[in-house]
Amino acid sequence: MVRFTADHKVYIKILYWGMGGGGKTTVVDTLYRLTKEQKKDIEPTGNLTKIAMASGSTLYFDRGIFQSTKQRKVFYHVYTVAGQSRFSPLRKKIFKGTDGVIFVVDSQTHFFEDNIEALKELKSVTADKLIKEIPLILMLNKQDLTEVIGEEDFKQILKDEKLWFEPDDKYYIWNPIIYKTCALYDLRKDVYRSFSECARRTGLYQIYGNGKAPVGDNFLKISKESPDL
Ligand SMILES: Nc1nc2c(ncn2[C@@H]2O[C@H](COP(=O)(O)OP(=O)(O)O)[C@@H](O)[C@H]2O)c(=O)[nH]1
Ligand SMILES: [Mg+2]
Repeated sequence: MVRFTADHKVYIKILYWGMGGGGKTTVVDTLYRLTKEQKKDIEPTGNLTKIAMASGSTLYFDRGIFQSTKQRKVFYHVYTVAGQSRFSPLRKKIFKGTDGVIFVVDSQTHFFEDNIEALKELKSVTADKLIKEIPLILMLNKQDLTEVIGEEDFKQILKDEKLWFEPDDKYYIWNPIIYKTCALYDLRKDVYRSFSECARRTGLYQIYGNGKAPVGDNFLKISKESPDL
C-alpha cells in the first residue's frame, strides 16, 4: 500500500520473492552497489539491513531504502523474503503492504519445480491480486550458467497459473515482463532495469488506477506521457 505522509513523502514497498538460493539477496546487494556508485533514478539511503544465517542465506528478510533522485519525495522500501519453505508464515507477514513484486527465478533447470512452488505460494499469499492490483515483474536469474530455462518455459508456467493474459484481455498490457538476468555484480544484467520497471508500474497503478492496474482507452492515451518514477 503506497503511503503518503503528512510531510508529503511517498513510500512504496517493493518485494523480491522466490525460492531460497535464487539470488534475491544478491540482486538487492547489486542494486545497492550500482545505485550508490553510479547516477541512477534511485539512490540508497543508509545501509542494507540483512539478517543472515551462518550459511549466508537470509534468516528473516533483507531491507533497503532507496530514494528517487528525480522526485525526492518518493522512497522505495525494498524487501527480500527468506525463501526456505519453513519460513512461509514469515513471508506472509513481510508481504503485507507490498505494492510491487519482483519474482526471482533460479533458472537452473533442476530447480524447475521449486520455482513453481514459490510462485504458487506467492499467488496464494497475494489472494489473486497479482497483476490486477500488484504489478509483477519476472527475473530469470543466473542466466550466466549453463542448463538454464528460457523465457518461453516460464511463460508457460505463468499461463498455467493464470498469470498471463491474452491480447484481447484488458490486462494484457500488464503482463509481467520477463528479464533474463544475472545478479552477480561483475556480470550483472538487467538488475537495475527490472527494478525500474517494477517501480514505474507501481507508480502508474497508483496514479492512473487508484492502486489497481489502469485499464481502458483513457489509460492508453495517458500512458504515453506517463511520468518516470
Ligand atoms: N552464477 C550466478 N550465481 C548467482 C546469481 N545470483 C545469485 N547467485 C548465487 O546464488 C547463491 C544464493 O544467492 P542469494 O542471493 O543468497 O539467494 P536468495 O536466497 O534468493 O537471497 C549465492 O551463492 C549467490 O552468489 C547469478 O545471477 N548467477
Ligand atoms: Mg536471501
